[in-house]
Amino acid sequence: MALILYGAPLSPFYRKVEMLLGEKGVPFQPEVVNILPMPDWFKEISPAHRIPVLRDTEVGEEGVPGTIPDSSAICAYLEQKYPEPAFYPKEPFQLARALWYEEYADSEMAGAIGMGIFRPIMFPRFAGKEPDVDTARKTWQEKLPRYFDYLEGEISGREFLVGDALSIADIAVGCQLINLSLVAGLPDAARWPALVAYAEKQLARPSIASNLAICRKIAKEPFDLSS
Ligand SMILES: N[C@@H](CCC(=O)N[C@@H](CS)C(=O)NCC(=O)O)C(=O)O
Repeated sequence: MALILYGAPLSPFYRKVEMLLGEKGVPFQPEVVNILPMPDWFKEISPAHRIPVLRDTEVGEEGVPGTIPDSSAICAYLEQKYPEPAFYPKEPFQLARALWYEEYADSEMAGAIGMGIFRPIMFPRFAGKEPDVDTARKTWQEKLPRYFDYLEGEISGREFLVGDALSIADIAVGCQLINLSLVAGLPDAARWPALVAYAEKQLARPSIASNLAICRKIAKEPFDLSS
């Protein structure tokens, strides 16, 4: 197999690459990298000390040659190497909108959900300690509604964030919503109906089924942070 994807299934960035590969029908070999602590061999191919990293063995089989860090760089590479089906709009304005949503997911959503929900709950769990539910609840109740409001407005009356087909925008945003759902469930459907319907459609995509099955086993039951 030409492609090796280093990382861990619970990472929304790893999932983003896995989902794009699944949607494109490109096989890959997953290689789990434990980031707590990160091994030295991996730090060499990941200068930012982050997962995921892709290796294209047609380019290089060992060390840095053949590797690409960062989910956005990896996805852009995959789109060029395997252009059909396409997940980046061709029309310039739509492309820019799709890249904006990808950036919003990877920085804004990942920051709020990752630091405010995932870390306080999952990191202590991994270490066999009590989760910091108070921090996660505060994030859920005070910080996340602004994100939910924005996305509700963007997706209302639409099936996809950009144009009329799944794009990198939906893959990136969807993968963050999936992490949220795994740890804390989805937002209140009465308040954010379009967003929840959209998230549920992402969760049902076959391209994410095997990732979800693994992640649900690791994450166990989501916490109710709403009250
Ligand atoms: N911009 C990067 C972000 C990747 C990222 O933040 N990955 C997290 C896991 S979800 C990580 O490796 N964190 C390592 C650490 O915090 O030590 C990408 O898109 O790949």
